[in-house]
Amino acid sequence: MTPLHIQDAPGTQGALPSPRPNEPVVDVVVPVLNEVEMLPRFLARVAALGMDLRLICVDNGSTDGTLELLRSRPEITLLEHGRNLGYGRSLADGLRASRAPRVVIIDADCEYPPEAIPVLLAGLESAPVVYASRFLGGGPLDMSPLRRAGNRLLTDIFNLLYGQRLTDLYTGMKALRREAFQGLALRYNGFEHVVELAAGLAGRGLALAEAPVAYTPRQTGRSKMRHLPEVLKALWVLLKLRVAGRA
Ligand SMILES: Nc1nc2c(ncn2[C@@H]2O[C@H](COP(=O)(O)OP(=O)(O)OP(=O)(O)O)[C@@H](O)[C@H]2O)c(=O)[nH]1
Ligand SMILES: [Mg+2]
Repeated sequence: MTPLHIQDAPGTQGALPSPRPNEPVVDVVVPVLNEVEMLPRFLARVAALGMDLRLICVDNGSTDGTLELLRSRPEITLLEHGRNLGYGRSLADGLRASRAPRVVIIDADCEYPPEAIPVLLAGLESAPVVYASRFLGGGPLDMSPLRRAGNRLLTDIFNLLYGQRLTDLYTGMKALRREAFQGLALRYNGFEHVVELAAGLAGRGLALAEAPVAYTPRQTGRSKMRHLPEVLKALWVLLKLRVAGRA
């Protein structure tokens, strides 16, 4: 499949294409930045599901061989940013390229198990949106106190502002019915995208459901996220969106 190069397309969900006959009913959107170590395992685990799905990988300017690996896999729908346009922009572009009635978002680093894809899809039978929560499993969770506290703070404030009952706003895995997100304006290119998407969905009156997911912190490769500044930025965006009534 010829990769789609994206440089300056707006990160919104305006006119979304309709599904075509005989296409998979599930699209899996994967943001990817320098994941050459984990990506082969991730792809193998997705393939082992044996599901009829379309994998949409958005390469966000990888320089470690990830892009070459993705290009060598013709079964993957590949979007190439060419340079780093942001995590949020990767997801917005991936959602925009999707056509299936059901979409799953999942990271490429195997922190969230691809085996949970069918579980989240089953949840879509009774809810328009299902977030994979790392905190509902019951077992011990290998997560730094700072990361846990930041997520907790944002989740609690989001719940208060939008009348939701999430436990894990900052999960990297979720499933959405197309009609839940179609037409949502997604303008934030960075990690604030997470609150923008959730606020947009909740602002439509949707209840965000959750399903427990096993979480395996990054086994290899380097963490690329700076958590404290991201929490502060997300907090600001969350309050701004609520006050502006945009969502
Ligand atoms: N951090 C980061 N990740 C990106 C970006 N673009 C795409 N990604 C992908 O987005 C997913 C989530 O990013 P991660 O860096 O794993 O964020 P995280 O899971 O919160 O943190 P760690 O796994 O501990 O690094 C991964 O699949 C990345 O490859 C980007 O600009 N920054
Ligand atoms: Mg990760």
